[in-house]
Amino acid sequence: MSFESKSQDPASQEMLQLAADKGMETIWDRYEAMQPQCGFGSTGLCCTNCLQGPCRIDPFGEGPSEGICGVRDYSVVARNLVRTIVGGTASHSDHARHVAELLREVAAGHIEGYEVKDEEKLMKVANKLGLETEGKDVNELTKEVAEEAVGNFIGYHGEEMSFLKPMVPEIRYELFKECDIIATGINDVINQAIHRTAMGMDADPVNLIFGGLKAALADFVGCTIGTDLSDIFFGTPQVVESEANLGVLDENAVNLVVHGHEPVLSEKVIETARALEDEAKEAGAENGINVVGICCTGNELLMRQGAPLVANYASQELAIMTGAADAMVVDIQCIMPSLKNVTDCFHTELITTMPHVKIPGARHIQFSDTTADQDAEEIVRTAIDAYGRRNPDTVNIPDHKSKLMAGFSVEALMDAFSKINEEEPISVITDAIAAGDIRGIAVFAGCNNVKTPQDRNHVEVAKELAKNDVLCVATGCVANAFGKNGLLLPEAVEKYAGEGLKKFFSEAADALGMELPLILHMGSCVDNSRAVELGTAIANYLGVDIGDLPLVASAPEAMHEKAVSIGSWAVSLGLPTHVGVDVPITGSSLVTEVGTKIAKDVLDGYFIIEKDPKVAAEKLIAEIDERNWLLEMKAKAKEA
Ligand code: NFS
Repeated sequence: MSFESKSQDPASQEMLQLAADKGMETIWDRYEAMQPQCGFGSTGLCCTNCLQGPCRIDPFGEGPSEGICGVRDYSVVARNLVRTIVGGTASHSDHARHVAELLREVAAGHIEGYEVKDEEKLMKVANKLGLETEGKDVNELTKEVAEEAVGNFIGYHGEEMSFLKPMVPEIRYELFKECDIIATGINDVINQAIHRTAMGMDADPVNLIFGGLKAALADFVGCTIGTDLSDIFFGTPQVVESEANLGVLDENAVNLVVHGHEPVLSEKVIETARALEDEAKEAGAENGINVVGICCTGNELLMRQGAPLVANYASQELAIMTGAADAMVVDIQCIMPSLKNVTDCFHTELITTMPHVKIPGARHIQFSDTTADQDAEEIVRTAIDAYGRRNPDTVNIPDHKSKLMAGFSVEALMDAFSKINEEEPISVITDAIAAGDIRGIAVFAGCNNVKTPQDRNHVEVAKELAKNDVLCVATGCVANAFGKNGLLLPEAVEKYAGEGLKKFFSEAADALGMELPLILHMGSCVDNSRAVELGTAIANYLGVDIGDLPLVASAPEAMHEKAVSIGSWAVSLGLPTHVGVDVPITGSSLVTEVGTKIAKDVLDGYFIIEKDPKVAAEKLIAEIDERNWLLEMKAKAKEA
């Protein structure tokens, strides 16, 4: 049987064969069983927001054209979209709030076991927020930064969120103001958006969409806080080397898989695993403990600790089917409940850790900030115990893994580029753009979506863009896909880059004494804030708006509500944003027009919904070229 229609990844294909042979069910089987999927839901035309429903509006005009309350198609679609964006905002922000509150408690001396590892980043964030730093010690500053971050949730200043303004060029911030899309606080906007989409509330689709953008910008703030504060706690990423794919599992080690998004948990787990290596060896695991990651927790640990990536979203079940995962420790987000069914067939311990994420039948080890060290010890020892129950006959680790480079925080990049231009490291990029070596920059974000073969769209869009001299940066599960495909390596430059991009990389390598990979891995999904920091630095250096830059975004396999949220703030920031799967807005031509066309007139950014990866790349390149031309014209007009 060929599994190419399910996954482009050879390791996944191998495991899918095994699953088929053994009659084990995967996400792909459940997707097939779900066909045909509901047309009303797929187009955004199903309203379940009151108990008179569900109401379905007939897009062909043969059935009802209004819901029971009289709501029209455009309001239903817009309301559903806003709720999707808010789901993303709540997810990223709840994650960020945990880190912010922990930072505050640590600074207050209420919690031990965590400390500020990166004082330089603390100072950078304090300066960014305009806090007075003179004469203050680390603890005082930590307190202030943490208070400021927590304040962005509750809007306690009664002002705009302080983490937003310094992240974008002034002119963009003014545009946000004009459009009235700056919330007073993250919690405020979640509250308001759920309210405005309730029965009998906002029915104006344009007003609703702007309400959604307000929530999306709050999501961006949540992402920024998540990144900044995690860096302060655990260190700003520096360039690291590691590996990706199922082949990183080690037959002779306790394989402890961390899955989810919280570095607060996974950093403790890896620290404890390193401390308990000897216990694992005593239990017979020659190579000790092998901590590997799935989804964004994997990216967080890769960036800061060099831990290998074992799987991205779609292959999380397959990691267990190798029979070599002794424990899978999950925290928040992107965790399939089906993991329990798979672990039932193996010795693998599925451990949930968060009070608001439990799975029936899974072992729950509550992870609390106040008892983090003990909790992590219990988790690691549970994995070591499980290793003793591993059945060697059921171990099938696919022989597929690829080396990779990661850790490209803006700080790491600027450190490197300062060897070329100490005063203005950002000019290394802007000069290459001006010379035409770099035609534009693409930010890749997002997931796997079972509606498209795993990783295929990611890889095809990226290869096409690289061939056309577009510099690519990536976060989240798409970065993992690139890792598996060898695109996070310098060798990929020779293979896939166009002539201009090759020139840029080879000149950089000569000057830096270090080769850079074709695609720069910037971290987890909250770390899309790093890409914005880079974009804003470029825009400010050139004295233009971020929406003027030849900068685009692409989420070829978007799946989660978080991806919709990120896409929406990318559009608000002025980026043409490609989505490679259908988005449930097509039930309203008005909402579709606003999102895919009219948004460009107002915000410069807009959605490009395109399933064909080649065509998607062409559209992104056309947009990049248009922007380059406009920039050139503006520069000429300035000279004249
Ligand atoms: Ni992003 Fe990360 Fe992956 Fe998608 Fe899920 S892990 S926060 S949502 S599936 S990229």
